[in-house]
Amino acid sequence: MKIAVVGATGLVGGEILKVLEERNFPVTELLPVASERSVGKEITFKGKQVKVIGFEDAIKAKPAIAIFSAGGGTSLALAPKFAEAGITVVDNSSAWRMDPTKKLVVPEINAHTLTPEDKIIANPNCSTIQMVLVLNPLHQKYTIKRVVVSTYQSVTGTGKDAVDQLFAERIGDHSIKKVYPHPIDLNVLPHIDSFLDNGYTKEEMKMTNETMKIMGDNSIAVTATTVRIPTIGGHSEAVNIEFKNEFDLAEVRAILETTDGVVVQDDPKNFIYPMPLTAHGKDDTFVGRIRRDETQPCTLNLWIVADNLRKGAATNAVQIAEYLVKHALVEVTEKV
Ligand code: 2RA
Repeated sequence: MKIAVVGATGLVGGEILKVLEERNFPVTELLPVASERSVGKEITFKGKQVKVIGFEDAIKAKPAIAIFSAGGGTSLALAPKFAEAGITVVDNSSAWRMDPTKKLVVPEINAHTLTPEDKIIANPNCSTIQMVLVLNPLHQKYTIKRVVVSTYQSVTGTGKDAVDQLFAERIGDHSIKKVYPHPIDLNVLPHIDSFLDNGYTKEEMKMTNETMKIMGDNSIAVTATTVRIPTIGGHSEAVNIEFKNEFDLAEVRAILETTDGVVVQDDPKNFIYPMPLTAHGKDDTFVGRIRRDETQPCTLNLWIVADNLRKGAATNAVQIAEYLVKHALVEVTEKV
Protein backbone atom coordinates (compact mmCIF):
# COMPACT_ATOMS: atom_id res chain seq x y z
CA MET A 1 0.00 0.00 0.00
CA LYS A 2 1.14 3.53 -0.76
CA ILE A 3 2.19 5.38 2.39
CA ALA A 4 3.23 9.02 2.72
CA VAL A 5 5.43 10.25 5.53
CA VAL A 6 4.99 14.01 5.80
CA GLY A 7 8.00 15.56 7.53
CA ALA A 8 10.17 12.63 6.44
CA THR A 9 13.42 14.55 6.91
CA GLY A 10 12.81 15.39 10.60
CA LEU A 11 13.81 13.43 13.71
CA VAL A 12 10.40 11.78 14.17
CA GLY A 13 9.97 11.38 10.39
CA GLY A 14 13.22 9.41 10.25
CA GLU A 15 12.05 7.24 13.13
CA ILE A 16 8.71 6.59 11.34
CA LEU A 17 10.64 5.32 8.29
CA LYS A 18 12.68 3.01 10.54
CA VAL A 19 9.60 1.68 12.35
CA LEU A 20 7.70 1.06 9.07
CA GLU A 21 10.70 -0.90 7.86
CA GLU A 22 11.30 -2.87 11.07
CA ARG A 23 7.65 -3.81 11.53
CA ASN A 24 7.42 -4.87 7.91
CA PHE A 25 4.49 -2.59 7.22
CA PRO A 26 3.04 -3.53 3.80
CA VAL A 27 4.48 -0.55 1.89
CA THR A 28 4.33 -0.91 -1.89
CA GLU A 29 5.42 2.68 -2.46
CA LEU A 30 6.83 5.09 0.06
CA LEU A 31 6.24 8.81 -0.50
CA PRO A 32 8.60 10.89 1.64
CA VAL A 33 7.09 14.36 1.80
CA ALA A 34 8.62 17.61 3.05
CA SER A 35 8.59 21.34 2.54
CA GLU A 36 9.92 22.99 -0.63
CA ARG A 37 13.52 23.30 0.61
CA SER A 38 13.85 19.51 1.10
CA VAL A 39 12.13 18.47 -2.16
CA GLY A 40 14.54 16.46 -4.33
CA LYS A 41 16.70 15.33 -1.37
CA GLU A 42 16.96 11.58 -0.92
CA ILE A 43 16.13 9.43 2.08
CA THR A 44 16.90 5.71 2.48
CA PHE A 45 14.04 3.25 2.85
CA LYS A 46 14.56 -0.53 2.78
CA GLY A 47 18.07 0.00 1.40
CA LYS A 48 16.86 2.14 -1.52
CA GLN A 49 17.20 5.86 -2.12
CA VAL A 50 13.81 7.59 -2.44
CA LYS A 51 13.35 11.24 -3.52
CA VAL A 52 11.47 13.63 -1.27
CA ILE A 53 8.38 15.13 -2.93
CA GLY A 54 6.19 18.16 -2.17
CA PHE A 55 2.68 18.24 -0.68
CA GLU A 56 0.75 18.69 -3.93
CA ASP A 57 2.47 15.74 -5.59
CA ALA A 58 1.81 13.61 -2.52
CA ILE A 59 -1.92 14.35 -2.62
CA LYS A 60 -2.01 13.56 -6.37
CA ALA A 61 -0.30 10.21 -5.73
CA LYS A 62 -3.19 9.35 -3.33
CA PRO A 63 -1.55 7.19 -0.68
CA ALA A 64 -3.93 5.24 1.56
CA ILE A 65 -2.36 6.75 4.69
CA ALA A 66 -0.23 9.84 5.36
CA ILE A 67 1.64 9.89 8.65
CA PHE A 68 2.30 13.55 9.48
CA SER A 69 5.12 14.78 11.66
CA ALA A 70 5.65 18.27 10.33
CA GLY A 71 4.44 20.53 13.13
CA GLY A 72 1.04 21.94 14.05
CA GLY A 73 0.90 24.72 11.43
CA THR A 74 1.59 22.39 8.51
CA SER A 75 -0.86 19.90 9.85
CA LEU A 76 -3.65 22.46 10.31
CA ALA A 77 -3.12 23.70 6.76
CA LEU A 78 -2.56 20.40 4.95
CA ALA A 79 -4.17 17.50 6.81
CA PRO A 80 -7.69 18.56 5.67
CA LYS A 81 -6.48 18.63 2.04
CA PHE A 82 -5.15 15.09 2.31
CA ALA A 83 -8.36 14.01 4.07
CA GLU A 84 -10.56 15.58 1.37
CA ALA A 85 -8.65 13.50 -1.20
CA GLY A 86 -9.65 10.36 0.72
CA ILE A 87 -6.25 9.90 2.39
CA THR A 88 -6.33 8.96 6.07
CA VAL A 89 -4.01 11.19 8.08
CA VAL A 90 -2.34 10.04 11.29
CA ASP A 91 -1.07 13.28 12.77
CA ASN A 92 1.72 13.55 15.29
CA SER A 93 1.31 17.26 16.06
CA SER A 94 -0.88 18.81 18.75
CA ALA A 95 -3.10 20.49 16.12
CA TRP A 96 -6.08 18.13 16.25
CA ARG A 97 -5.67 16.34 19.57
CA MET A 98 -8.32 18.15 21.55
CA ASP A 99 -10.69 18.73 18.60
CA PRO A 100 -13.88 16.97 19.74
CA THR A 101 -14.49 15.71 16.18
CA LYS A 102 -11.10 13.90 16.05
CA LYS A 103 -10.03 10.73 17.84
CA LEU A 104 -6.90 10.75 19.98
CA VAL A 105 -5.57 7.23 19.82
CA VAL A 106 -3.27 4.93 21.74
CA PRO A 107 -4.02 1.65 19.94
CA GLU A 108 -3.82 -0.58 23.03
CA ILE A 109 -6.49 1.61 24.69
CA ASN A 110 -8.96 3.02 22.17
CA ALA A 111 -8.20 1.98 18.56
CA HIS A 112 -11.48 0.03 18.63
CA THR A 113 -13.32 3.39 18.36
CA LEU A 114 -11.87 4.09 14.88
CA THR A 115 -14.13 3.98 11.81
CA PRO A 116 -13.57 4.58 8.05
CA GLU A 117 -15.00 8.09 8.60
CA ASP A 118 -12.00 9.06 10.76
CA LYS A 119 -9.86 10.78 8.15
CA ILE A 120 -7.68 12.77 10.55
CA ILE A 121 -6.55 10.77 13.58
CA ALA A 122 -4.44 12.40 16.28
CA ASN A 123 -1.38 10.77 17.81
CA PRO A 124 -1.08 11.91 21.44
CA ASN A 125 1.79 13.75 23.07
CA CYS A 126 4.78 11.52 23.87
CA SER A 127 4.75 12.02 27.64
CA THR A 128 1.01 11.26 27.72
CA ILE A 129 1.22 8.04 25.69
CA GLN A 130 3.67 6.25 27.97
CA MET A 131 1.73 7.31 31.08
CA VAL A 132 -1.76 6.28 29.92
CA LEU A 133 -0.49 2.92 28.73
CA VAL A 134 0.32 2.14 32.36
CA LEU A 135 -2.61 4.01 33.94
CA ASN A 136 -5.36 2.48 31.81
CA PRO A 137 -5.32 -1.14 33.07
CA LEU A 138 -4.98 0.09 36.66
CA HIS A 139 -7.91 2.50 36.20
CA GLN A 140 -10.06 -0.35 34.95
CA LYS A 141 -9.32 -2.36 38.07
CA TYR A 142 -9.11 0.25 40.88
CA THR A 143 -10.52 3.54 39.40
CA ILE A 144 -8.07 6.43 39.41
CA LYS A 145 -9.02 9.61 41.31
CA ARG A 146 -5.89 11.70 40.91
CA VAL A 147 -2.43 11.51 39.33
CA VAL A 148 0.59 13.65 40.24
CA VAL A 149 3.31 13.33 37.62
CA SER A 150 6.78 14.86 37.23
CA THR A 151 8.57 14.23 33.95
CA TYR A 152 12.24 14.05 33.00
CA GLN A 153 12.13 14.55 29.23
CA SER A 154 14.73 13.90 26.57
CA VAL A 155 15.97 16.70 24.31
CA THR A 156 14.95 14.57 21.32
CA GLY A 157 11.38 15.69 22.11
CA THR A 158 12.36 19.19 20.98
CA GLY A 159 14.04 18.02 17.76
CA LYS A 160 17.40 17.79 16.06
CA ASP A 161 18.52 21.35 16.93
CA ALA A 162 18.12 20.56 20.63
CA VAL A 163 20.24 17.42 20.33
CA ASP A 164 22.85 19.54 18.54
CA GLN A 165 22.69 22.17 21.31
CA LEU A 166 23.26 19.52 24.01
CA PHE A 167 26.27 17.96 22.30
CA ALA A 168 27.75 21.34 21.30
CA GLU A 169 27.57 22.54 24.91
CA ARG A 170 29.18 19.30 26.05
CA ILE A 171 32.28 20.10 23.98
CA GLY A 172 32.22 23.79 24.89
CA ASP A 173 31.00 25.01 21.49
CA HIS A 174 28.70 27.95 22.24
CA SER A 175 28.44 29.15 18.64
CA ILE A 176 25.51 26.88 17.84
CA LYS A 177 21.89 28.05 17.47
CA LYS A 178 20.16 27.79 20.89
CA VAL A 179 16.70 26.29 21.09
CA TYR A 180 16.38 26.57 24.87
CA PRO A 181 16.53 29.86 26.81
CA HIS A 182 19.28 28.40 29.04
CA PRO A 183 22.07 25.83 28.68
CA ILE A 184 20.72 22.27 28.72
CA ASP A 185 23.93 20.33 29.38
CA LEU A 186 24.57 19.94 33.13
CA ASN A 187 21.20 21.60 33.68
CA VAL A 188 17.50 20.88 34.14
CA LEU A 189 14.75 23.12 32.74
CA PRO A 190 11.30 23.07 34.41
CA HIS A 191 9.86 24.30 31.14
CA ILE A 192 8.51 22.33 28.15
CA ASP A 193 6.51 24.13 25.45
CA SER A 194 5.16 27.61 26.21
CA PHE A 195 3.76 28.96 29.47
CA LEU A 196 0.03 29.56 29.81
CA ASP A 197 -1.88 32.10 31.91
CA ASN A 198 -2.54 29.51 34.64
CA GLY A 199 1.22 29.13 35.27
CA TYR A 200 1.39 25.67 33.71
CA THR A 201 3.11 24.90 30.42
CA LYS A 202 1.27 23.58 27.36
CA GLU A 203 3.09 20.26 27.83
CA GLU A 204 1.68 19.98 31.37
CA MET A 205 -1.85 20.71 30.22
CA LYS A 206 -1.46 18.16 27.40
CA MET A 207 -0.87 15.51 30.05
CA THR A 208 -3.98 16.64 31.97
CA ASN A 209 -6.36 16.96 29.03
CA GLU A 210 -5.16 14.19 26.73
CA THR A 211 -5.25 11.60 29.54
CA MET A 212 -8.98 12.20 30.12
CA LYS A 213 -9.73 12.09 26.38
CA ILE A 214 -7.79 8.90 25.63
CA MET A 215 -9.06 7.07 28.69
CA GLY A 216 -12.60 8.38 28.08
CA ASP A 217 -13.07 9.55 31.65
CA ASN A 218 -13.20 13.25 32.58
CA SER A 219 -13.09 12.47 36.28
CA ILE A 220 -9.38 11.53 36.20
CA ALA A 221 -7.48 14.50 37.68
CA VAL A 222 -3.90 14.85 36.44
CA THR A 223 -1.49 17.50 37.69
CA ALA A 224 1.89 17.63 35.97
CA THR A 225 5.31 19.28 36.19
CA THR A 226 7.20 18.69 32.95
CA VAL A 227 10.97 19.02 32.92
CA ARG A 228 13.66 18.86 30.23
CA ILE A 229 16.86 17.02 31.14
CA PRO A 230 20.10 16.49 29.20
CA THR A 231 19.40 12.98 27.94
CA ILE A 232 18.51 11.55 24.55
CA GLY A 233 17.21 8.01 25.18
CA GLY A 234 13.65 8.69 26.24
CA HIS A 235 11.25 10.36 28.63
CA SER A 236 11.02 9.29 32.29
CA GLU A 237 8.13 9.95 34.65
CA ALA A 238 7.64 9.74 38.42
CA VAL A 239 3.94 9.04 38.80
CA ASN A 240 1.85 9.09 42.00
CA ILE A 241 -1.60 7.56 41.53
CA GLU A 242 -4.48 7.77 44.00
CA PHE A 243 -7.23 5.20 43.44
CA LYS A 244 -10.81 5.08 44.69
CA ASN A 245 -10.33 1.44 45.65
CA GLU A 246 -7.61 -0.35 47.59
CA PHE A 247 -5.09 -2.40 45.58
CA ASP A 248 -2.79 -5.30 46.16
CA LEU A 249 0.80 -4.64 45.11
CA ALA A 250 1.36 -8.16 43.74
CA GLU A 251 -1.83 -7.81 41.71
CA VAL A 252 -0.71 -4.41 40.35
CA ARG A 253 2.53 -6.07 39.17
CA ALA A 254 0.61 -8.96 37.63
CA ILE A 255 -1.73 -6.56 35.78
CA LEU A 256 1.19 -4.57 34.36
CA GLU A 257 3.09 -7.74 33.42
CA THR A 258 0.20 -8.80 31.22
CA THR A 259 -0.48 -5.37 29.66
CA ASP A 260 0.32 -5.14 25.93
CA GLY A 261 3.23 -2.83 25.23
CA VAL A 262 4.28 -2.61 28.91
CA VAL A 263 7.38 -4.29 30.35
CA VAL A 264 7.92 -4.45 34.11
CA GLN A 265 11.54 -3.84 35.17
CA ASP A 266 11.34 -3.82 38.93
CA ASP A 267 14.11 -5.49 40.89
CA PRO A 268 15.76 -2.63 42.80
CA LYS A 269 17.99 -4.96 44.86
CA ASN A 270 19.70 -5.92 41.62
CA PHE A 271 19.59 -2.30 40.38
CA ILE A 272 16.95 -3.16 37.80
CA TYR A 273 14.62 -0.29 36.98
CA PRO A 274 13.72 1.55 33.75
CA MET A 275 16.20 4.10 32.38
CA PRO A 276 16.35 6.14 29.15
CA LEU A 277 19.63 4.46 28.28
CA THR A 278 18.01 1.02 28.21
CA ALA A 279 14.64 2.13 26.75
CA HIS A 280 16.36 3.87 23.81
CA GLY A 281 15.37 2.36 20.44
CA LYS A 282 12.69 0.09 21.97
CA ASP A 283 8.97 0.12 21.24
CA ASP A 284 7.83 -0.89 24.74
CA THR A 285 7.03 1.26 27.75
CA PHE A 286 8.97 0.24 30.84
CA VAL A 287 7.66 0.48 34.40
CA GLY A 288 9.45 -0.04 37.71
CA ARG A 289 9.90 1.27 41.28
CA ILE A 290 6.37 -0.05 41.90
CA ARG A 291 5.60 0.75 45.52
CA ARG A 292 2.90 1.90 47.86
CA ASP A 293 2.72 5.58 48.81
CA GLU A 294 2.85 5.09 52.57
CA THR A 295 1.60 8.59 53.35
CA GLN A 296 -2.03 7.97 52.35
CA PRO A 297 -4.36 5.06 51.51
CA CYS A 298 -5.03 3.63 48.02
CA THR A 299 -2.01 5.39 46.51
CA LEU A 300 0.78 4.00 44.35
CA ASN A 301 4.15 5.28 43.15
CA LEU A 302 5.65 4.23 39.79
CA TRP A 303 8.52 5.13 37.49
CA ILE A 304 7.76 4.96 33.76
CA VAL A 305 10.25 5.26 30.88
CA ALA A 306 9.79 5.01 27.09
CA ASP A 307 11.67 6.13 24.01
CA ASN A 308 9.69 9.27 23.14
CA LEU A 309 10.56 9.04 19.45
CA ARG A 310 9.32 5.41 19.32
CA LYS A 311 6.21 4.62 21.43
CA GLY A 312 5.88 8.35 22.16
CA ALA A 313 5.64 9.22 18.46
CA ALA A 314 6.65 6.98 15.52
CA THR A 315 5.69 3.55 16.87
CA ASN A 316 2.30 4.71 18.15
CA ALA A 317 1.55 6.36 14.78
CA VAL A 318 2.60 3.24 12.83
CA GLN A 319 0.52 1.04 15.19
CA ILE A 320 -2.51 3.22 14.39
CA ALA A 321 -1.76 2.74 10.67
CA GLU A 322 -1.43 -1.03 11.24
CA TYR A 323 -4.82 -1.08 12.94
CA LEU A 324 -6.40 0.86 10.04
CA VAL A 325 -4.99 -1.63 7.52
CA LYS A 326 -5.89 -4.72 9.56
CA HIS A 327 -9.50 -3.56 9.95
CA ALA A 328 -9.81 -2.25 6.36
CA LEU A 329 -10.57 1.30 7.51
CA VAL A 330 -8.65 3.09 4.71
CA GLU A 331 -9.20 3.64 0.99
CA VAL A 332 -6.69 1.56 -0.99
CA THR A 333 -6.30 2.36 -4.65
CA GLU A 334 -3.99 -0.53 -5.51
CA LYS A 335 -3.81 -4.23 -4.60
CA VAL A 336 -1.80 -5.01 -1.46
C1 2RA B 1 8.57 17.24 24.01
N1 2RA B 1 6.33 16.42 24.15
O1 2RA B 1 9.17 16.31 24.55
C2 2RA B 1 7.27 17.06 23.32
C3 2RA B 1 7.43 16.41 21.99
N2 2RA B 1 6.19 16.09 21.38
O2 2RA B 1 8.98 18.38 23.97
